[in-house]
Amino acid sequence: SFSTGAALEELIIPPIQIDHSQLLINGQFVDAASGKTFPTLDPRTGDVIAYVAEGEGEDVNRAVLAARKAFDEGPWPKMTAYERSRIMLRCADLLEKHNDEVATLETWDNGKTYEQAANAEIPMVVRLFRYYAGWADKIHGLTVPADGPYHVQTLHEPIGVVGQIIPWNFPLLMYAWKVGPALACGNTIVLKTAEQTPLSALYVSKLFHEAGLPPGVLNVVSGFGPTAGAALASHMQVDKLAFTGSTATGKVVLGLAAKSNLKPVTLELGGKSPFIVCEDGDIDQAVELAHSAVFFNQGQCCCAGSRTFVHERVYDEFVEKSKARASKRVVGDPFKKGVEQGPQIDSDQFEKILRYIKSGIESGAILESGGERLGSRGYYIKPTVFSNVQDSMLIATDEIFGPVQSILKFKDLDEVIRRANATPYGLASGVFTRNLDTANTLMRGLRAGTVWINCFDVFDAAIPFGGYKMSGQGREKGIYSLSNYLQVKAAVTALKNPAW
Ligand code: TXE
Repeated sequence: SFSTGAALEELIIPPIQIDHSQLLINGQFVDAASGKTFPTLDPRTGDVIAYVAEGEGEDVNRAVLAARKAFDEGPWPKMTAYERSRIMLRCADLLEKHNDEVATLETWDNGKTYEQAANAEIPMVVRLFRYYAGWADKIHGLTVPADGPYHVQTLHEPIGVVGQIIPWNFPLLMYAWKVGPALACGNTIVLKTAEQTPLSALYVSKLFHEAGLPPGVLNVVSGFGPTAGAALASHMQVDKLAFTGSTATGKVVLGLAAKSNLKPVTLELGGKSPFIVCEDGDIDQAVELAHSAVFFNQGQCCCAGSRTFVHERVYDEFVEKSKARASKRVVGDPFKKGVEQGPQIDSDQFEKILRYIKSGIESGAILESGGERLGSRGYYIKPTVFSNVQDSMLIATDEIFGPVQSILKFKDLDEVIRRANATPYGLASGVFTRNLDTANTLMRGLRAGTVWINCFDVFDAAIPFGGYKMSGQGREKGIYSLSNYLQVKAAVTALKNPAW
């Protein structure tokens, strides 16, 4: 039984004003050059929250020139690393103080539960800024023992102006994964938010200026992909591009980067991650973990464990219990306490998910639970479980990006490794077993950027994240993200007295 009616009728209007809806360029809030705005919607109702300045090519150009000046003339890249670190720590402190307002904006604009935003995501953003503030003064080169009468050292320098394009599923977390390491390394930034969720990045970037970030270091342009996004990816004065989004758009931005100035690109793209339940573990725990692996964040996770492979010996019990768990999932107004699942982001995603559900039914999978929208207002979908899913069905091959679990049966490890890997994606994977040999075999056999063993969705700032195959290029978070935002200069000095 889904929680319906009441939650959807008594909508809570957050007690917060939208103060920042313009573009943030050179430390100032400004209108778009065209004067255009676009609405950002409340996914609970489809109502307009605010009209936001719509940046396009001219605005991106203005933002890039501001970032260029802030990079070329300083002070940011020329400041001592310790001072940069201190400013980043002050940003983290100020964000922590405003945790609840920011979480409110995030829930309002995105539809994720307030409890998740306030208790998990915004604190993770704070932690990530502190983590990268810690790196700022620990980035340094090497002394290299080259052959010949030379003193050789490497300098690890910032790349310059960084363009960053982010999606809507974790608006502020994706912002942090990109902005944190880029700032720590001394770069300046033009960030384009997703058109569905422009609000939190503007609010937080304003806070960061109050914390002492110099003007021009972090510019935020709201707008659409083919206009603002494409202008950023093609700009000749952008030195590096980082993108998170769909694999299709990833290919587009990589092409734009190649056609313009060959700026290096990191990509974090789609996935169809397997979650493998072996026969030896506690079945109730397995059900719970597999459930949250796919339903977390309304199923809108690039790493969602959206193919649940279950060993044949425990398959029937697992399906029964997963169906029961999904039916109990509390869906409703994301501002309400105890709600586990809010609405999908927008009508496009909502329709796309319903089409996949229909295709699952038509292709012969067994619909165990859900399968339709919830209520008649907003973008709510009932948690949906399919059993008897075959590898070739669209619900087993495509990224649905919604609350849809596809359960597949397997017999042995070699088979499940082969099937789990038979996808163009390779972002993440999950394994549930108590057997060390089984865990090790799967951990080494799965071709994915992350293997979570007896856990899922662990996103600490220090843990690298990224994709094999068409799930992406490069790694974010941890020490690995620093290399995305640095370049190496070899400095070779002839020695007058080689003996010393
Ligand atoms: O993604 P896009 P959309 C997947 C998920 C979802 C599907 C479509 O399956 O259903 O993608 O979502 C910007 N030049 N993911 O349409 O288009 C766009 O404005 C430059 C997976 O939202 O990839 C936004 O800021 N930029 C995913 C960003 O790209 C362009 C997260 C992402 O939008 C552009 C989101 C262009 N031509 C969706 N076109 C993940 N990996 O987490 C669009 N953009």
